[in-house]
Amino acid sequence: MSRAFITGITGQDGSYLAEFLLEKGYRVYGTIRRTSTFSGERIQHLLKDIELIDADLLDQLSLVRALRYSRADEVYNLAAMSFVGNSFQQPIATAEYTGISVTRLLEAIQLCDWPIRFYQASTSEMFGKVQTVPQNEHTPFYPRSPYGVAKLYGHWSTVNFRESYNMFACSGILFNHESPRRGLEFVTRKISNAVARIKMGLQKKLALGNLEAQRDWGFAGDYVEAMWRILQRDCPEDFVIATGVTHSVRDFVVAAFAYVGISDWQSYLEIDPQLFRPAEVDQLIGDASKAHTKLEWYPEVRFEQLVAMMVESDLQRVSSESKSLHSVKTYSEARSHLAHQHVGTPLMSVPGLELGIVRGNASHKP
Ligand code: NDP
Ligand code: GDR
Repeated sequence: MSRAFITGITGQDGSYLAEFLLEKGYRVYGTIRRTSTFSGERIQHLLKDIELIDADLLDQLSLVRALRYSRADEVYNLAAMSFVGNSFQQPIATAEYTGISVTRLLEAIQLCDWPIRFYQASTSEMFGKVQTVPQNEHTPFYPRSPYGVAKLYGHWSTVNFRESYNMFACSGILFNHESPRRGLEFVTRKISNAVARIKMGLQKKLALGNLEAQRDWGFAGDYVEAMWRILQRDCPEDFVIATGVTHSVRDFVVAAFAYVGISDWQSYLEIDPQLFRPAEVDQLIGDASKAHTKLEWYPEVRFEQLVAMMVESDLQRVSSESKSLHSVKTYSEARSHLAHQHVGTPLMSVPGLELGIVRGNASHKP
């Protein structure tokens, strides 16, 4: 049985990748960092099938220990400070988490005495102020944020370890991919959540920044399959993964409101200058021809389906939260319900989650 090790398993992509690999018959290990509340709501349904190992990207020995425990064949490095907006406020922390930690993990892999295939979560943000349209594996990089700069370091570290030490190390240069599991601070989920709440009468306005930015948005579930395919080849290479179609933030807003039958979306929108970034990536559109040819990978979910999937999911969640709140009577009951149901606030208790180096319910011990 193949073994996979995922950093960032609690994130959007980590949760989809873990599901995908479990279906393929992998034994799945994931790193989790110590926080005062468990941030595992995206993987709660998987806890009996995976093993979680305490490790932090800043603590190299914790990575070495975790790798040795897992004896993984494939390592997917998804953990990062992934929010571009925040990287302008915390450029140094972003450099550590998102950039230098890639080298920490690559060095930890070198200390392992068995062959490991390594996947690095690179990003279209490295293209930034784009030098060609569309962008492919030959497009020169020009990052526009501390996040993009840090990811570029991680990308070149991956290439450098491959070329210096003959490691099977690959970068997937993934364009934006979204889902109902997307963090609430990213623009697509911010919109789908707000539209659902506005439709349910729970929110009056949606505040956004730059509506003209254009992104090549795909579905995260499609993209994790590309990660796996990249590691199944005979030789390590980097790949652009994208849909090849771009839309503006405004397009997403219009489509999301249209899904709930609201046509006068302008009445609900506010433009907040504070949400504009110091430097913007104006337009991204990927050319994934290499992935089509060599990986036989194609995205399945189109933009309109993605918007519908996200708004529908938020409608259902908001509706069930709202119903259960109406059914509770006292202040303390209401607080207790909120604690258990508010998305993004993982205050739930997790059965079977014990403290210690290894957490989770999977029965296997290597
Ligand atoms: P998320 O923000 O949803 O998940 C990030 C993950 O990283 C979380 O599991 C988080 O853990 C973990 N993490 C953050 N800091 C640390 C740390 N110090 N130690 C250990 N773990 C840490 O990101 P996505 O799932 O959307 O993205 C996955 C990767 O792909 C990221 O590297 C991102 O930059 C990259 N990427 C994403 C794209 C996208 O469109 N989604 C496109 C291209 C690249 P915790 O739950 O504890 O916060
Ligand atoms: P991005 O995603 O920066 O592309 O990074 P995000 O959804 O944050 O922004 C997309 C575009 O929308 C504009 N925008 C807003 N963005 C946010 N978050 N909030 C707003 O209110 C808002 N208004 C307008 C932004 O300016 C931007 O142009 C994502 C992350 O997942 C990265 O980790 C990943 O590498 C890239 O996608 C590819």
